[in-house]
Amino acid sequence: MRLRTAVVVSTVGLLAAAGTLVFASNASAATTLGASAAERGGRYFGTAVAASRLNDSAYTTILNREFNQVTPENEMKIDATEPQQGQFSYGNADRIVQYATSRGMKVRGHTLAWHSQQPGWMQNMSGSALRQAILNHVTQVATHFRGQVTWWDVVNEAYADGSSGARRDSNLQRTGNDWIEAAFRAADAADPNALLCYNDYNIDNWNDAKTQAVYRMVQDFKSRGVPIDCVGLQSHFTGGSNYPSNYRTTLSSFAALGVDVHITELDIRNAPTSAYSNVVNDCLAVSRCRVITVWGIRDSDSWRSSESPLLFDGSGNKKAAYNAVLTALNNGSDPGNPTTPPSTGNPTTPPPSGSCTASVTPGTVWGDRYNTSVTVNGASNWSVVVAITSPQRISATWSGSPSWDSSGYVMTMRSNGSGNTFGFTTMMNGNSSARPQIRSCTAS
Ligand code: G2I
Repeated sequence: MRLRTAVVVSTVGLLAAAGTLVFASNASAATTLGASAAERGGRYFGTAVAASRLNDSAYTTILNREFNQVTPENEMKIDATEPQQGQFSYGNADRIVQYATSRGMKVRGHTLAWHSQQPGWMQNMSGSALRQAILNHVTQVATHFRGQVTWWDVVNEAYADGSSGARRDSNLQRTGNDWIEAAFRAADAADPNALLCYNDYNIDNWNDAKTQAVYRMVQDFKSRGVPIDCVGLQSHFTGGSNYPSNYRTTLSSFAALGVDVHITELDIRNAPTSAYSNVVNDCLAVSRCRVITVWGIRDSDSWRSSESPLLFDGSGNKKAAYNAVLTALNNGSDPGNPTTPPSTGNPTTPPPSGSCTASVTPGTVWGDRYNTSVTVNGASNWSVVVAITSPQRISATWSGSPSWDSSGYVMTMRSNGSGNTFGFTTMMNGNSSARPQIRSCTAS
């Protein structure tokens, strides 16, 4: 990192001496969580989002700036999406999906099957009627969001706490021990390209019976061809468990089974900087740790707001934990392995579109505008989402096919056969300091 900084500085010096101005922003020091995660091998840094807050501009300012992935906090749960049997309700979930995808953010669906937050009609069901109802639910919801949801939490929290290593007792569990794999198969049939995850809490400590039990389930699924692609560790620390020193072992052990690992609901009581940066460092050390999602933006948005567990305070200010996370992300050296598409776990399903990386090279700066070029690695057919900051505007592009979201500040650039580098000119419009951010790079 030091070496790279030195190279940038000396390049600027040389070019300045030759009469050309180049802005000295160092591409290795991203200034937002999502941009930095994207630079670490195409990872994602996301947040839970509540539809009710999308008209709070203090909230959306942070959301738009910092994150490249969202998880609807409550809007895709069973009680929200199927409040009456056979009557589906997608309004709030669709709002979040539309909000996110139009800005180039990826969506994690949460959650198709869960013992909790069931609508009244489902709570009262059992046996084969419940089995049929939950599989229909999985099929309908995954079909509705097909192509819009990158990862699904297919099954949430199916294991018991404590030392038993047993399944959690629930109406779903009582339909038969195979209910989890039946749900994964139904989701795979409905949306073959979505990455299908098992998600749980208290599976962070490698020595815990619950962690071991989930590990054995994933191992069994992989050995029998049950379509599972990822494991989500909720990681609600000190909401029952502390950050464990063997967390990295847990992440790498799951990854060694051939699944991606995601940190899906991260929050830590009182937001200690050390635990937050340890979590980031552990994820970056495991190339299949692809996503870190915090469970809310500001402390006031948190399900446990009295514990101030998040990265922004109630006024939207960055906390010390934010700086620790960004620094850990920026210092991470592991670029991951973006050229290997994630496994679908299902040999009959073609691999989903994978990730690539996109790196920014600052170009010439004039008084009113500047050029940027972007080089893509890991794919020949790609699309790269670039966000600029208002009131700046992109006025010209080259070597790609651009399209724009409704705001005009987010450009999706697709390869057009002219190579792996594209470029664009941005008008400053009075803001001479902001620079474009890479939101995502997708291979297709
Ligand atoms: O409980 C924390 C999380 C554990 N893992 C699964 C997650 O889905 C879960 O999220 C929380 C949400 O953060 C809460 O917002 O899940 C809770 C229960 O589904 C959510 O709480 C619900 C309340 O129970 C409702 O009374 C309330 O109307 O939030 C709703 C919206 O504020």
